[in-house]
Amino acid sequence: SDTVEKCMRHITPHVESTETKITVVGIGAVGMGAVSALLTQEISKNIVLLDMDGRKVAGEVLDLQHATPFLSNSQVSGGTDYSLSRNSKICVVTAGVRQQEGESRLNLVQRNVEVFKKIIPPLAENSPNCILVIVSNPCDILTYVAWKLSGFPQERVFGSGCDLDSARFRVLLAQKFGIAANSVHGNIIGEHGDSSVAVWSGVNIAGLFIKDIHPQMGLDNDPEKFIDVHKAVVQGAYDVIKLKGYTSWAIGYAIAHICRDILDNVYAIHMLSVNVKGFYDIKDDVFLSLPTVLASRGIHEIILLTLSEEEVKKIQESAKILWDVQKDIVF
Ligand code: 6V0
Repeated sequence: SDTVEKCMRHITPHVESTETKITVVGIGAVGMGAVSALLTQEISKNIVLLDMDGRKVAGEVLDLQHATPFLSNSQVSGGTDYSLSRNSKICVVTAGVRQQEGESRLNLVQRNVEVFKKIIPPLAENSPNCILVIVSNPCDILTYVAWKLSGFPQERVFGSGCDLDSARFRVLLAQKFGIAANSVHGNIIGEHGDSSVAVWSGVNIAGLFIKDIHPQMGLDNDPEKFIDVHKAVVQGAYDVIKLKGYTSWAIGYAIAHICRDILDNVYAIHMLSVNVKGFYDIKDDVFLSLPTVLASRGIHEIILLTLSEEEVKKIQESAKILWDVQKDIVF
């Protein structure tokens, strides 16, 4: 406008900041939980919200733009047009049909494959070098679907997988021991879902392995019933959905944590859903969670966990369950 012209003389053109640009597709409970965590923790200076629901996404963008002064001037934009996502460093996919009360994650598959066909190709086209983080359920299978549809190398397509399950595991163990959750080390691997595996052999506090003190931990005949902790992890999502209708905060923070460690290139370990073909004698292209080292180019390394025979068997069973579903997917 005239007044603006009178106030200032342009010296350089406006350029978009893409160093920390993150696109979140699907701005439901999970997507907005992630966006909120990304903004308040100042992980991204440039967030794009995409959704098929144009009105809702416009409303969310406007509302967040009104918060800009409180959020260190991070830019928020969005809409239904995938060109807005151009040159994103990370694209997080949380779009999809939500798990209904009591519905297993695997039931959601084909419905969400159809959704992914509309999402992944335009994301890959607009940000050919981005890292795709898949959150929509069933997370492991949809990560495989996204890997196929994107044509990206496997280090740049992974699922948030058991990062959330492992957080729940640590929280519940921490409550049992009365210490801080991030002082308990313990991982859930395998399927993000009903067949996940608790790695009891690795549970430790300050390097004190609980299994050495209490060898029955995790077994059915354990009088202290540690196995109930894993049951509660698996049940966790169902419980929250039953109570409030959806899950949002824990998964939102988990997504933000993954994004931060990618952008900061800190080689941190996360339980992410990665292609496990060749691990533990698995012969199919299935994605399951293993401890991975995450860096700016995506998955840097996969940790070769020493697992018990029983744990390996469970991982192989998860792989079989997933492959049985995956082989019938219609692309
Ligand atoms: P929601 O609140 O229904 O939001 C889904 C959003 O996706 C809506 O805004 C839709 O408009 C949008 N959407 C649907 N189809 C498309 C499309 N084709 N293009 C663009 N946007 C679309 O669901 P909620 O946010 O609760 O859950 C999202 C997904 O995350 C579900 O699949 C959940 O099961 C999954 N979760 C995964 C978790 C994990 O740990 N991996 C944890 C929690 C939920």
